[in-house]
Amino acid sequence: MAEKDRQPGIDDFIEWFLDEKEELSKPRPKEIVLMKKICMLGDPAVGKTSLIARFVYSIFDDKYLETIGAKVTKRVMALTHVPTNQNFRLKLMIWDIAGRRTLEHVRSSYHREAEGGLLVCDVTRKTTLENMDNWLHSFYSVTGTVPVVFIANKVDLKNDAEFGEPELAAAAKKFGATYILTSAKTGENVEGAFRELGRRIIQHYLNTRERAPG
Ligand SMILES: Nc1nc2c(ncn2[C@@H]2O[C@H](COP(=O)(O)OP(=O)(O)OP(=O)(O)O)[C@@H](O)[C@H]2O)c(=O)[nH]1
Ligand SMILES: [Mg+2]
Repeated sequence: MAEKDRQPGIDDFIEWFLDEKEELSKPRPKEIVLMKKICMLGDPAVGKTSLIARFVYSIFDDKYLETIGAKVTKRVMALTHVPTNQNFRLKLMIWDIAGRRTLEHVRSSYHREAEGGLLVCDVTRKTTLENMDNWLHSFYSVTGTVPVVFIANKVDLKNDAEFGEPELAAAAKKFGATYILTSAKTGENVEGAFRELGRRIIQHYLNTRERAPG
């Protein structure tokens, strides 16, 4: 993540993920509990399912099993907004959506009520980066502008890369989004990608609450 591309305020958080036992523990004092739906978006075989498998279960499989429809996984994040000392518990409902572009109307129904997105492309295929625009436009047409993070996955395959950080940065910049390069295989930056989105969702929550009347 290039520091210069970060938005002010986004670094004002301390955050970590809870294990199953901690999830059942009592909330911290004055903790605001939020449940947010987020969507994994991007072309077939870019690694959406693999990123979730790494993030939630710490596993990786070389075999490709295409996702059919959508599957939902949960993980809980704890955050403290340092300037205000406000605690949050953020339940992320992670929707893993098939990359194959059939049944467009069914797909847009999966986007409904999402409040964040991880847009994933594959560094070994430039077309998957070029298609991020389409993915984001169809997502935003359902959700409106919500926090998103651009992910270029499979950075372990350096020798086969068709693009790198500059191209990813340019794609993200068009939408005012941040970006991160990951590998579901080695685990590099996988948790960081979800952290970044979690921080942005809370920042968005704080911003919209400030603007709300009363
Ligand atoms: N080398 C490498 N391979 C990866 C990485 N992430 C995923 N893969 C492989 O890429 C293939 C596709 O991964 P998936 O996670 O199933 O891709 P997907 O985006 O969920 O695909 P759809 O469900 O069809 O949309 C699998 O063979 C994975 O093992 C990575 O970071 N590095
Ligand atoms: Mg999948």
